Amino acid sequence: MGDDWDPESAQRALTAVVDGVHTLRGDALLIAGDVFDNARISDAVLEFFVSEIARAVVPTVVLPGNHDLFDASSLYHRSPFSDSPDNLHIISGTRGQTLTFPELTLEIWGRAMDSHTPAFRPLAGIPSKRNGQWSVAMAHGHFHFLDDTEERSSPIRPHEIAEASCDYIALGHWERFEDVSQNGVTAFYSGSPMGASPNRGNVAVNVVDLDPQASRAVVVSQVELPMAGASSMNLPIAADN
Ligand SMILES: [Mn+2]
Repeated sequence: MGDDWDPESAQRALTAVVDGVHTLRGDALLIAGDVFDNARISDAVLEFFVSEIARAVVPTVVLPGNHDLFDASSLYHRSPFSDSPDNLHIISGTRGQTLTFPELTLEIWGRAMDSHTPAFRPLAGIPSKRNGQWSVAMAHGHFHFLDDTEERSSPIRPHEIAEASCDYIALGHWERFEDVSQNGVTAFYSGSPMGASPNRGNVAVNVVDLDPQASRAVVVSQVELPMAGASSMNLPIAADN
């Protein structure tokens, strides 16, 4: 949100995601970083975001990413967040932080990014012990496939996912949907809502079902949701530039 390219569509995309929480009867909403484009965006954008999250009602966890770092000049320190709704939880621990939601028997761990460098490891410090609850991690960074030897900022290595002691890892940073599960640990990029949907006028989100009764306890599916007011008239079309 708050980019120069198409800020209005980004707002409608957020509205579609929040509507989707209700239509899909979600228990929690996880936003895995870069929901905001940069630290200079206006308070009006932040106020819109906060009001939409209030409308979501369910616990909503926001992990800062490289576009919305949790550093000294972070937008998360600004006034729209000082009186934010009870259901909005911003991960602020730059060495890792666990949030607990007893009503959902759910724990969510994440590490807020304070600098986007090769030294920042999004999954470093993840707890090694579980607490008898659903355990979800959030991480914002670049997954290194085995043949990817480039040094990147905020790297996530396959073995870090394979060794993680949790039911699900919600990943952010990539625009696209991607399954990077390792050794039985389920980990997906959702992609950005607009970037991950193949259909103009829709957004795409990952729906994660945690069900102890099911044959597979963790089931992830990509679901498309309509953006209100979307039409080919007001969606960006490839233009001269
Ligand atoms: Mn990013």
